[in-house]
Amino acid sequence: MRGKFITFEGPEGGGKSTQVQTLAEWLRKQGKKVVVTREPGGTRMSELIRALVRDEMEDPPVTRCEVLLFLAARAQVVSQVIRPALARGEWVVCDRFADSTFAYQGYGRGIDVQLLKNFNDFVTEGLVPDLTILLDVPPEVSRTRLAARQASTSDTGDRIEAAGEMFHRRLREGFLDLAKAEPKRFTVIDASKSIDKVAAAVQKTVQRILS
Ligand code: T5A
Repeated sequence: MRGKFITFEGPEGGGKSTQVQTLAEWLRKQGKKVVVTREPGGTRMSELIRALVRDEMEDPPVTRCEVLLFLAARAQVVSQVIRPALARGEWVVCDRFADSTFAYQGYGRGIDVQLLKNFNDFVTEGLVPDLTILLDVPPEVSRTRLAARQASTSDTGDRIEAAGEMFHRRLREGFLDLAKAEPKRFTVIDASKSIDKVAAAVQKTVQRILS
């Protein structure tokens, strides 16, 4: 039987990476085999692309180039990691997926969202998550969390995080619009609550597709 595919989405600092790990541990305790991956990333080539798109280089990629880089990274991870794991009956928990392209490059950068959906269908060959958890946080909360992390670690942020206030507002609205358009696939969780409260809400949601 095919495994289930769960994606986490939302603005930066919403707690996706934290919740991906917590959910994977919880699913393993329920007896599931779980593969954790992320986007961009998850394969050698996709991790190289991740480094490229996040780099604060002097001549950053133009938007069309940025779109194609994210899509190229996705083509690799879908065919080398996600589809094979699902075919083995394992669960896949992915930190960001196609909705990030629609929100960041569509709502954020202004590329036509339908065009992005068509490109995305090409690279994923129609793969759609069984469940998408949108960790929704206002930009002020994201900013505070990322600033705290930067102050306490060697993390210095990245090129996309550094985009302006309006970009981040459009992005959040974009994610909420996407969720509204597909209420069966998406669950929106208020991620400004504590890590434990968010984890409990995530588990409650995932319980629905546990079998
Ligand atoms: N991108 C990606 C595109 O533009 N298009 C695409 O198609 C794709 C796939 C990827 C970048 O690429 C862009 C989006 C991104 O800009 P990334 O590092 O994968 O970059 O993504 P980020 O969202 O930037 O990752 P972050 O690590 O910044 O955010 P997370 O994963 O949402 O948050 P997390 O778990 O790392 O937590 C951040 C901090 O907050 C704390 C954590 O301890 C940590 O310090 N925290 C909380 N604090 C209080 N309460 C809570 N509930 C907390 N949850 C976490």
